Order: sequence, then C-alpha cells, then structure tokens
Amino acid sequence: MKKVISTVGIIGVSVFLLSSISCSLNAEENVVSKNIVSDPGFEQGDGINTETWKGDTGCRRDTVNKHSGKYSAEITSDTQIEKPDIRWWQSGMPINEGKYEISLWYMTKEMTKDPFITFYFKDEGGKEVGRADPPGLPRENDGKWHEFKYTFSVPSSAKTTELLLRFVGKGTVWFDDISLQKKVE
Ligand SMILES: [Ca+2]
Repeated sequence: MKKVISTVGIIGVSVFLLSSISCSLNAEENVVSKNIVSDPGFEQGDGINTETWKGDTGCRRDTVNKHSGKYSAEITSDTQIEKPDIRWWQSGMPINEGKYEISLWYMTKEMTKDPFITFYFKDEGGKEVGRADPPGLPRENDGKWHEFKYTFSVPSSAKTTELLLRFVGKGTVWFDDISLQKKVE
C-alpha cells in the first residue's frame, strides 16, 4: 500500500512540475529580451543630462509626481511650443531586426496637445536607416498615471535605436518606468 501511494505521489509531483514548466514557457512567449532602456525609471542622477538620458531646456526630474521610485521625467512649458519641440532622449540602445514593444507610464496636466514619442533606427556607422512614429499619447489632463503600449518593427540594418519623449503645445507631462523589449514573431 505504501509503495502504491508513493508511486502515485511521484506521478502527481511530475505532472505538477511539467505543467508549471509549460506555464512559464507560455508566459514568456510574447516578450523575450530584457528591457534595453537604461535607467528606465529616471532614478540615476538628479539633473537633466546623465550618461543615459539627455534633456532640452524645459525638462527636469520631478520628485513629487512619479510613477515609482524617487523621480519621474517632467517636461513643462507655460508658453505654446511648436518647433523645435522639447525632448528627453536616450541614444545607443542595442536593437536588431524584429518586433519590439514599448511600454511607458505618463501623466498630463493642462496639455493643449498630445505628447508623443519617436524612434530613430541607426546602422553600425550611426547612419539613420528608419524610424517609428507611434500615435500621440492621449492627453487625459486628469493628473493620473496612464500606461501606453505600442508594437513596431525594426529593419534588418538597424543596430541601435534612439528614443525621444516629445512635448509640443503648453502644459506639463511626466514620463516614468519605460520598458522596451523584443517580441517573438
Ligand atoms: Ca521613477
């Protein structure tokens, strides 16, 4: 009797382990790479120009309104901005051919135009070989954090990408917790 129970026990444990393995494989099916954004939560340094992020005049790290950690990336203007726009940007993120998904958190207050983001793709020599222009981030102007997600394709000649977080119009936008990961086809 003891032997029967232990055999049943072993089979039960094996089935449980096999089903956990298949669950974790399914969970990782869509997103395979690690986040390629450095300092994705704007936590390193307190200025607008660090080794990872650069910012134009009008950018700052905010300690009051943030999605997580100590800081977020704020862009604000009390006059109407058209061209050039105001940008936070990060260059040199390693990338290769395939589909990528960006996810970021943003908050808007009194914005007159939707903030937006742009990707530039560059080859080994740093020459631009393409770009992706996701739709604008809907300006909710409700002082609450919203998640924005977008999937795009990267051309075969691209080796790095530059991400720009862009501001036009008037008001304030905050960005935080940015993730950029490769997806399985
Ligand atoms: Ca943060």
